[in-house]
Amino acid sequence: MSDLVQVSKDGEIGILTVNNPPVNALSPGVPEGILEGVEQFEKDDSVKAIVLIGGGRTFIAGADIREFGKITAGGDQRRGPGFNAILNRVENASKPVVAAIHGTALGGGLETAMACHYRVAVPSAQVGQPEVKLGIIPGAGGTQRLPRLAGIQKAVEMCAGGDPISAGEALKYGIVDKIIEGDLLAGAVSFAREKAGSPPRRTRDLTDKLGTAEANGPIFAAACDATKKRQRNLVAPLAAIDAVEAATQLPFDKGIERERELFQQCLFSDQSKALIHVFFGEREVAKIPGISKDTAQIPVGQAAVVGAGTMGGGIAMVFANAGIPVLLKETDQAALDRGLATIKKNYANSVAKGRFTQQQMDERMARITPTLTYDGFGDRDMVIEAVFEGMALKKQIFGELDKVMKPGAILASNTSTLNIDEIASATTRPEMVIGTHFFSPANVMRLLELVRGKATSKEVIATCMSLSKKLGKVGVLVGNCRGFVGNRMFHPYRREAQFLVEEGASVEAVDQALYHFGMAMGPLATGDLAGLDVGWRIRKEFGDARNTTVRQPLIEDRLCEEGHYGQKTKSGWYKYDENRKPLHSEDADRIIAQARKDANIQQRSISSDEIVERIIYSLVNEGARILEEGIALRAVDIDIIYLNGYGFPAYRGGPMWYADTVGLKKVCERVLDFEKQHGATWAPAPLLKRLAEEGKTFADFDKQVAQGAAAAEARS
Ligand code: 3H9
Repeated sequence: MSDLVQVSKDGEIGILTVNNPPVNALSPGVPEGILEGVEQFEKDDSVKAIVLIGGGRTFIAGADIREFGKITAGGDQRRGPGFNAILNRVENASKPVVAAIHGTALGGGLETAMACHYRVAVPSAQVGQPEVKLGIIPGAGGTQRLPRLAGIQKAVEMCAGGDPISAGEALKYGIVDKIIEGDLLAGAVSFAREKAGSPPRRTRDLTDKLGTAEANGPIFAAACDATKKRQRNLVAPLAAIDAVEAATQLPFDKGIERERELFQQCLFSDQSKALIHVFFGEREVAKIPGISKDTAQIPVGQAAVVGAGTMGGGIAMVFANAGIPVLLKETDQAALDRGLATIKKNYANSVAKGRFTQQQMDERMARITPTLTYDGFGDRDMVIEAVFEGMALKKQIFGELDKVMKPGAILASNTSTLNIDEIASATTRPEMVIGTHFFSPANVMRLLELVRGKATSKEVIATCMSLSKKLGKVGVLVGNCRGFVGNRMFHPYRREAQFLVEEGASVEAVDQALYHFGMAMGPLATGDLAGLDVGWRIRKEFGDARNTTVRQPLIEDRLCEEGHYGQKTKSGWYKYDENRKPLHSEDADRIIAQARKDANIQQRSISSDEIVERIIYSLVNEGARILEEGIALRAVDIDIIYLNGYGFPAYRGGPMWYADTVGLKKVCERVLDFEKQHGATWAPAPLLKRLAEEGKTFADFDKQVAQGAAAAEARS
């Protein structure tokens, strides 16, 4: 018997315990072990029913995603009877099999549970078919068994949406038969005793929830419409709806065949490869060379935020949401009141939308203590400064914090562009200083760039990495340079969008091309949303690089000079109606035409392909520089930043992964073309050039980094 599934008995109940840490994924040997155990208990006359349970922290979290790359179009050749056949065999067992669920039963895990005859779960358990988040659909009967248990509406929602549901909801929909309070195994064994001797109830035989064609038609149509809006350009959710529809039209085995066909189409798609890259990427970014589980961490039980503006208020909400009490400081009462009123309004909106209850809102508000002084800061484990983006002010505040914060407290700055080492120089403890760059709105956006200064200690980094997870964020460690990773790359991205308009593309054509590529929003509309005046003021303050020979965008400064700051003034690249709907702007037309004339730029017709190449490859080229300079640890770190902070479509895997899929040789050739046409800003990054010449990818670069880190660890 495989070690991955252990066999034991409690009287006349056979127990199979899956033991494949950390999440009991269905790696080779696990399904086979389950089958072997079921067959062994079938032969054992003393056994009357069987319980299948997960060892460790969870039931089965699904197929082993790392194995997907080994599946070929001909099927999963390595695996004897195949997973579907194994589940059929479990379902056909002569003795009742009860799945006992704690933690999560996801994907193939839920499919395994549904092939059992009954399911019991602890109240905290969750079940789901999250495959669409990996660009695939359930491939082991999920789309056929779930509608038989839960009905069409719920099955479509779960298979096409991918979000898990609680054990309580699963009970309501018939996915789970009983909630077990207290010890799960004892409860499951006693439930199995009740079923012992009765004929197994096979999910495949249940048909009363499959509905009628008349009732189901509108459900499928509405699901397709909603999917096209909410999961724009994604293939798998529509395939999942097709597969559930097959359950209503075909006998069970034929439905399984149809599901398999659709599963394979999705699995071999670029979207699935990209989304699987993202799944592992989100976990990879947590791995920092030189920092391990043993690195000491600083307990953050209480925090403080300086500045109650949009960012500071949002950050205070993030801490309050995670159950961490936070002091929120402003310099004058009016600003503090405004900040608190915004927080209250945001929370009230969430209550109105049903995201949480009034009581939860009250609890969260109670965790935020407004203040005009540093009183109480001395007890706090961490402070985040979120004031106006100016070095002098930041240094002044860090000098003050250095005096009031206790030894060992983390001093963080929410700066989005400034030099963290210079900020740290205002303190006597630069090792405790780190950049925590939240994205706006801070309580919504998942990205948290953690900026490592020269002196930042490993303990501070390790603490902030795990704190990110606690705060519901994806923390990505970056190095110190102007704009760090995200904003540094965003600069050429938005610059190219403006150049394209100067050269003849319309504002709408630029934004539409990027929207169709999959970006949440076009780059010019994004500028209007963020406020064109922000960059304008910084350029005026710092002089930027206006006097160099490098081409600089012309239009945004002129828009700002005339007061067109974007959405906040209802006019920028677009003009906006009272509902903030963007409309074509004649003012922008006039300014654009004048800028073209002044710079003597001949207008030309520009294809949407060129628009996408110019804008996306500008990201890739800067990303390659950032990588080579070590500002980002890996290409995948850049991808995760762009997916979570800048609206890059997850199904394209991030800018660096996308470049790999295009081919770095082709990307580099286009960059060289652009250099010829547009000058020095397009000089190819040396790393891009080298990888292209060697026929390699950014993923190869990451592999080398991982090997180097492993070798360094082995030496230490
Ligand atoms: C599927 O089932 C298809 C079927 O229809 C069958 C078709 C034939 N495989 O997230 P964590 C690793 S598709 C391989 O940090 P948590 C993960 O990479 C699958 N590895 O823990 C990490 O490794 P490392 C459907 C996996 O407690 C470690 O486990 N299922 C898998 O925060 C810990 O993970 C899903 O999509 C896997 N399936 O969250 C569920 N899952 O330490 C995917 C995890 O080296 N998993 N790992 O970085 C999850 O959503 C979360 O991992 C879970 C635990 C909620 C379970």
